[in-house]
Amino acid sequence: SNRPAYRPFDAQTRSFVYGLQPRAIQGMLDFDYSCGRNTPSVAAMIYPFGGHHIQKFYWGTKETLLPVYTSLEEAAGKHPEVDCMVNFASSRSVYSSTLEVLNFPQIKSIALIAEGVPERHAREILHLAQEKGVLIIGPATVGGIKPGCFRIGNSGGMMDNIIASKLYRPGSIGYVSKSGGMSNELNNILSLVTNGTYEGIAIGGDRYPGSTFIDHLLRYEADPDCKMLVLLGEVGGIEEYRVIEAVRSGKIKKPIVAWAIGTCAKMFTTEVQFGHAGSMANSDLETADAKNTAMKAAGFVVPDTFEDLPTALKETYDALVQSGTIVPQPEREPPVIPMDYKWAQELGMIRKPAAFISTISDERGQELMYAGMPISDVFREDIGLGGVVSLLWFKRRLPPWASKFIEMVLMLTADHGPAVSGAMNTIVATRAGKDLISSLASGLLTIGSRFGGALDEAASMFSNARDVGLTPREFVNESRKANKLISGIGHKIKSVNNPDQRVELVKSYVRKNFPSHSLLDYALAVETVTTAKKDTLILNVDGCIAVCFVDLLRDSGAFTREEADEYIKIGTLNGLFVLGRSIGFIGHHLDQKRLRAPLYRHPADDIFISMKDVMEPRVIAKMQ
Ligand code: Q5B
Repeated sequence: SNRPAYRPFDAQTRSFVYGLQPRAIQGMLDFDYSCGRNTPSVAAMIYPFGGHHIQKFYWGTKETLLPVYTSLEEAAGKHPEVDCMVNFASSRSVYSSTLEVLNFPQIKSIALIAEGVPERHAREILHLAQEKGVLIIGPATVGGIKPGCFRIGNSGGMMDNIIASKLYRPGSIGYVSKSGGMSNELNNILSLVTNGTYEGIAIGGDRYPGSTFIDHLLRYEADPDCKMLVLLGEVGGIEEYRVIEAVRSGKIKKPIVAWAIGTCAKMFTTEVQFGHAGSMANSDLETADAKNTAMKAAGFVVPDTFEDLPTALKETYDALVQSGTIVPQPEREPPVIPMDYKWAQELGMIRKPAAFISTISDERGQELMYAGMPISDVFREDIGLGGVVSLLWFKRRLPPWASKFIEMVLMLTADHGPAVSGAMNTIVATRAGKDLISSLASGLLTIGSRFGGALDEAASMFSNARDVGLTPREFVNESRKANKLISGIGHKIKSVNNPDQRVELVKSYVRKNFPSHSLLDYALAVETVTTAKKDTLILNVDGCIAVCFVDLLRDSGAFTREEADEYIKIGTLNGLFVLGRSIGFIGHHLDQKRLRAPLYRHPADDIFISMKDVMEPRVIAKMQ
């Protein structure tokens, strides 16, 4: 790049981010967008695991894609314009990854975010970087920010903070501090009492930072666009004295406002280790008070207390405006940064119509709820499978006799041998090598008006006939006239002489436990008519369950008449057979698997094949 050494970051700076840090990258891109940059400051991510891929980010209101490379070599080759690396590697891997970065001469600055980097590693990195002329910021820092140009990682805080501190456009003051948190405070103060930050670097709180106060202040001194310097030092270390030396020797001529934090240390009887690894005075020289006194003596503007810092900054700044050194630029409208949907929602600032409505269960709270009932109560009250079905299908508790009935239905529809359509299909699918879900689905897909799925239609046919006042005989005759089979009547093998024990069990339970069973009685009267014609035309298991369920819906007291009719209309009752028979289909699938049953092919002699009605090719040829 053709940037001068004193200006490592400008509005064209492009960087790599080492590590998967989508939130930090989105923060960098939002900052770029607010500055009016044309291109995102992040060119790519580098992450050695999980393969080469792309990730999606917002660029303003639109979306943009950033590549993730598994190696720096590939990234560097693809993006020769990149000269900065923001390294989010952990304290364990920051050393090796940074040494690798230093092998790529295109990278001129590296920010190390990790905390807890061993001091030996930090010093080795620093040594090598100095040899190669690479600027290191960190470790243990958010990095820094160049308003209007470039933001390292999370520096500057959230976007509302960035906008409030006017970091989307450059000011005239360059500062250096140790802490990222105090940088935010400085950005804020500077935006209130001056024309704002020109560049701010947080060098990090470790004892051996990759670059120190003096490195950055000398850059600011050399940079003609930076008019005033701020040093926010702190107790511990002697780096402030190097700045004092530079001021004394005339290397730094620009006005410099300074404060060393930690003056309260003297209130403690022993030496205090503050939040940073390096913030402890090892000698009198290292105390904040000694530093403040020395800086003042060297000609720095040093306030009496931290609270007076804004005034000191304002006075120094005003003097520079007065002398014409700083010419404040007209403010531009603060950019509108689209707020993240989730964040806006959390703040209660937006509303959006939900695409789905759901009213039966909720897993978002501390405990899973079935229709308002916590799952622990489901067990405490031992509501059983029938109770769970009542909650999830009907959104209410049913009387015990009713939930027991549901359980009874599930138990007696669970299976009816391997020969029925659904079990056959399951078995054939299993033997074709299909998995449990496919085999089960294959069986379930046979459930319909003839096999197992006659409940809903049986419920509506019988109840309609009874409701309009047809006698059982009239109902049978009307159905025949309309050429309509009565759903719930007839069975392939069960008959008057070979009664279906399941139907007998249902009838006896219902007679004993239901408050009323008028539709069952009506259906049995219909059965008397149909079986008089043919003894297989019995009230079958589908029909019997269906009419009893209508009795339950209408007379249990748990449903209004409208609700009872609606449940039949929306196809609830077939669900009972589907749920029950799934148990059997799964059983058949497992059975075939256990038996290692081979692929099934139906014997050809069991299929009558005829192509008599197919048009002969000769005839077709003549037609053409
Ligand atoms: N006829 C079930 O047919 C079956 C008549 C009828 C008036 C009727 C048939 C039917 C309605 C659907 C229904 C559920 C196909 C059945 C189930 C679960 C299962 C299964 C298992 C399990 C049986 C002979 C003569 C003809 C027909 C007349 C027949 N049904 N008239 N209303 N409903 N029923 N399905 O035996 O004069 O001779 O021409 O569709 O309720 O699926 O175990 O197998 O647990 O898995 O082949 O129990 O009834 O009798 O068709 O030869 O008819 O009776 O018009 O009269 P079939 P077809 P005609 S339970």
